[in-house]
Amino acid sequence: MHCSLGTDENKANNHAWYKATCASVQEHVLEQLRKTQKSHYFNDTRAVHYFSAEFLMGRLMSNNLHNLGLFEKTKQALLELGVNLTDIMEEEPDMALGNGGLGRLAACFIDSLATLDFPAVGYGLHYEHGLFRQDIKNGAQIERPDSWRDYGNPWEICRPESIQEISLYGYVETKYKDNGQVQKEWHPGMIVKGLPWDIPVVGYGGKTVNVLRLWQSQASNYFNWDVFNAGGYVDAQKENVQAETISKVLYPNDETEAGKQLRLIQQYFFSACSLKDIIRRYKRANGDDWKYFSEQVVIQLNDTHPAIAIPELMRILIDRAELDWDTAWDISSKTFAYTNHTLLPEALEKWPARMLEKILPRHLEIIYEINHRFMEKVEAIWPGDNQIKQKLSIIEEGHEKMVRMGNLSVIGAFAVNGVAEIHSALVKKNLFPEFDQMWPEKLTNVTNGITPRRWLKACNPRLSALISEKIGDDWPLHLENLATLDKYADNAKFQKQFMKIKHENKVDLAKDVLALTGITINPKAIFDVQIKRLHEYKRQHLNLLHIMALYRRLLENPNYEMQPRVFLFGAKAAPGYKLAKDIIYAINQVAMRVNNDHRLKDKIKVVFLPNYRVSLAEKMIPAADISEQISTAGKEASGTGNMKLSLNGALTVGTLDGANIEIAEEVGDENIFIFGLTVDQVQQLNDQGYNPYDYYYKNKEIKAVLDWLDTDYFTPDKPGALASIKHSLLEGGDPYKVLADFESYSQAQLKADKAYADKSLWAKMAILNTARMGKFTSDRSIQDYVQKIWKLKPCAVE
Ligand code: 26Q
Repeated sequence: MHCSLGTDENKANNHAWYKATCASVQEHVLEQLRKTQKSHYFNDTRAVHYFSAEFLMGRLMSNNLHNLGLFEKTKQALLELGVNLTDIMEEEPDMALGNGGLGRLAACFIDSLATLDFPAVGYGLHYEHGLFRQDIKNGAQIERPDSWRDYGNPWEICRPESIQEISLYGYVETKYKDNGQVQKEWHPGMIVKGLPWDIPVVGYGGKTVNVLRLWQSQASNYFNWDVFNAGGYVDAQKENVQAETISKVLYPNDETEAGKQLRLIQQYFFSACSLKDIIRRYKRANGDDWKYFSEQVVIQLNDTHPAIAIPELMRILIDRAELDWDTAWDISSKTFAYTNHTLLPEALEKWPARMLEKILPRHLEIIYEINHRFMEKVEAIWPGDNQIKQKLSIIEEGHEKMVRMGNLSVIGAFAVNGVAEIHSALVKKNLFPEFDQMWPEKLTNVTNGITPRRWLKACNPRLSALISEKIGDDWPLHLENLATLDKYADNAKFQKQFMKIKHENKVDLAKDVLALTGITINPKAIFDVQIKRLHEYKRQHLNLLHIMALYRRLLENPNYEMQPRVFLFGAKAAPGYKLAKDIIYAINQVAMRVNNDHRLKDKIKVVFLPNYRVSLAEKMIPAADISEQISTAGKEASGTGNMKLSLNGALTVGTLDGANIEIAEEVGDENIFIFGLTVDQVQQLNDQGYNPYDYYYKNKEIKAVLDWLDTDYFTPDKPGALASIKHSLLEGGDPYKVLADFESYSQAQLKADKAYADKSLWAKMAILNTARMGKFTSDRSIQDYVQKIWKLKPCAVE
């Protein structure tokens, strides 16, 4: 506090204490960072480079303290100074540089990589504004900018010595060398600087500290500056603004964002900066010999967002290093691996060829050449089959030519993986069947995971202490050891202890809920939690329709028997996604009515917690009894919130989709509430022609709640304000089969309700959920990647 902040403990507020605590923790972090870098350098290790447009890190203080083994010590030290660690941790803003699952997965993976002593660098964008802050005004979502660095980020280190420059726009000149060979030269129209910020990533145990390197864009002074005379001084600032816009803001659309130029420039900017950084490091060790590049470097593409790195590496190898095409392709295609996170057709990235031509003219040429050579391969396997060629081509012909980044990634990578067994099977069967036929070894599965350090040890200290007391304290590193808890599942004393902790966590959350919303909830009620981005395929509206059905049952029959239940939601909608925003509005309007209807005697409460983010998840997950994982089968690639909730002793109400299937396999069918259509049944229903009206007319409850939406009951001043939901489910064709699954969902909920009434049964089921989540540690995911794809060796750090 004295040396870094220049302030005094008498004057210090919580924020100053937070900053001072960071500064002293950071000393330990940087010591290990230096040792790690030395060790990696001297051992000349192969490393993985995780390219991701998003890293959803959340807060770092608690995590770093736990991973360094300094949490209790720090808590004590601060206590002696009259300061409460929990309070000052609340001062830290979330690093919300991601939308949801994909970004949080990247954060869990770099935690596990450091924990397992694997040489790894995370590469991404240093957004000035992360995912928007969500306010709720009169029930509706309002977006406000997120300014996570307003008071500085004490964890990050600026590295101006490693600035990179990248090119954009301009044209390509074709030259002929003396030996008659063609040489291409890209004359860029703009140069942008990339300034790297390093965030240390502390492994559990505090030995390996890797880095997350995030690029900030800046105007390049010599290029845009010197050419202007004194009179151009003011105009030159405009170019600066354009350059600095690149890393300004995270696109808040997960799953889709149609053809925005700036988004493409963001993708190229961080991919190109990162590649240059990797090549600089490689050359320092190996000089100009490219022979060992793919032995030393593996690059994992987190979805297709950084796929432009493939033609970028080809460009460097061919135009700069002057390698021939085959040599360059051999290196490139042994360097990249690609993870697919979605099957939704609208979410598969495509860029207009015209846009690429303007922004990255040389890259478009290279993509055409990659495609040309690939088409020859296809012709050899399927002679004369133009349909297959059309399907596999990187270029989609149409009134506007498009570049398909998924096809480019599969063709340019040596490994492609899906993120859960079912998802990977569908990637092979439906998305890329011909590619699977061509390269039967290339497509594979790596089931997602979560770090148990953040998602149990740090966020649920009570349960962590109980577990450690029973089975020892090495479970954060060996999560499979939780299985030892199995034998306590029937133990009445342990059940009491386990459920007492759940209750205490619920009491804590109830206080937060009151402070955040003014709503009082009963910690004895079932806490039923659905937390995830708002999407039709995730079906928050199925949950809502069921809540409305319960409401009706209670109004019709005041003696209707059910366990009191609090339905908690957390979800952000993409700002341009109208129906998603309507669903948020509907949840809030239903909440308003239900929570103030005294006839219900508090049997149901509905709470929408604003601004769902990592730090809020850390409070909600330990307090959850029920985990809602209710996507239409075949739509959720994996899910990872499902794993976090189950690990913390919540029981899943879920469909046979994504990782739910593997969770069910682990916990056993008797410890999960599975409902709904399977992937095959959804397919069948589509084939035979799905008609949502069948369900509307057949099921009185469905009809009643849908019609209810179209009254003024929940929107007294605005009749019909919730009708868009009804319309999407009827005239809209109900693309996500909400009505088809309603009855089965309602029955699963009834089963959950009955199970909760039996305290001992519920406790047993909850314990077995925690005990059987070992598979879903991200350490296991990382070991799978290492064995199947990355082929890394751990490198010990002193
Ligand atoms: C694309 C183009 C333009 C702008 C934005 C985007 C964009 C951004 C984010 C597209 C997709 C995303 C994020 C996707 C995502 O989070 N997918 C989730 O990934 C998780 C980790 O594998 C899975 O568990 C989830 O099932 C999957 O939905």
